[in-house]
Amino acid sequence: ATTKLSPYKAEFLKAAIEGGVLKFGSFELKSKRTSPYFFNAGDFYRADLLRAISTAYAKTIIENGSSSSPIEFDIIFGPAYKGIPLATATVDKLADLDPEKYEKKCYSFDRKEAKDHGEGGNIVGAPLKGKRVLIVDDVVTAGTAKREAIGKIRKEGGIVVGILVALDRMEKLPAPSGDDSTPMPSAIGEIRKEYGIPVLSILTLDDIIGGLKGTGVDDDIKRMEEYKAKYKASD
Ligand code: OMP
Repeated sequence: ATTKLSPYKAEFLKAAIEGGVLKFGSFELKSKRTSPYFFNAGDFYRADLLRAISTAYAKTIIENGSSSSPIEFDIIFGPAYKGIPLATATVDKLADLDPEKYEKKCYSFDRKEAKDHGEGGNIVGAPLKGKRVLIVDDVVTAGTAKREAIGKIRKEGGIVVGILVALDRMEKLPAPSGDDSTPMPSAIGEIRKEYGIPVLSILTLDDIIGGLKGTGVDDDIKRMEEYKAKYKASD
C-alpha cells in the first residue's frame, strides 16, 4: 500500500474523490457487507469526469497494469447500464491515444430485456460472434455481475479475453454459510482461475489507501484498513 501510484492512477483517484464518485462513510453493499467507502461509477456523468475515467481505462489497457504488452481485443463490452457509457467512452479514448491501433475497434452492450421486434436480439453495437471481447465495468466485489456478463457474451459466440474494472475492492467471495469470518478465496482470483482470463483494474483498495496516506484523512484510512482485514481473501 506504500508504493507510489503512477501519475495516471493518482490523477484518476483525485478526480474520483473531487467528483464525489468515491465516498467515505457507511454503505451497505450488494453483498450486505457494510463498507466505509463506496465507489459509484454512475457518478462520472460530467464531461470532465467521463474523460478522467475513460483516459484511465485506456491507459490501463495500453499499459496492461505494469506487465507485458497491451491486451488484444476486437470489442469493448459494457454491461448495462453502468458499463454502457464506460465502454463507449473508452473505445473513443483509445482511438484518440493510438488511432492506428484502435480506430477500428468496436463497442457493444447488452439489453436488460430482449427486444422481439425491429432488429431484435439481446446486444446493441458490434455483433460478438467469433470476436475477442474485453469487458469494461465499474467495480468488482464478489464478481457475480462479471460472471453474468461472461455468460451473455459466450452465449452470443464472443470470446472473452479479459475484464477491466475501475476498482478492485480486493475482497473474498461470500461464504455459502453467510458467515463473514469464514476464510474464502479472492473474488477476482477465482474469476481469473475459472475462466483463465486476466482481470485488470485501474485502482485497488490498496491503491486508494496508499494514495490517501498523508492527505489528512487518517480516520477514513483506518476504517478502510479494518474493512480490508475483515474481508481479505485467504489465498
Ligand atoms: P460484483 O462484484 O460483480 O458482484 O459487482 C459488484 C457491484 O456492486 C458493482 O457492479 C456495483 O454495482 C456495486 N458496487 C459499487 O458500485 N461500488 C462499490 O464500491 C461497491 C459495490 C458493491 O455493492 O459491492
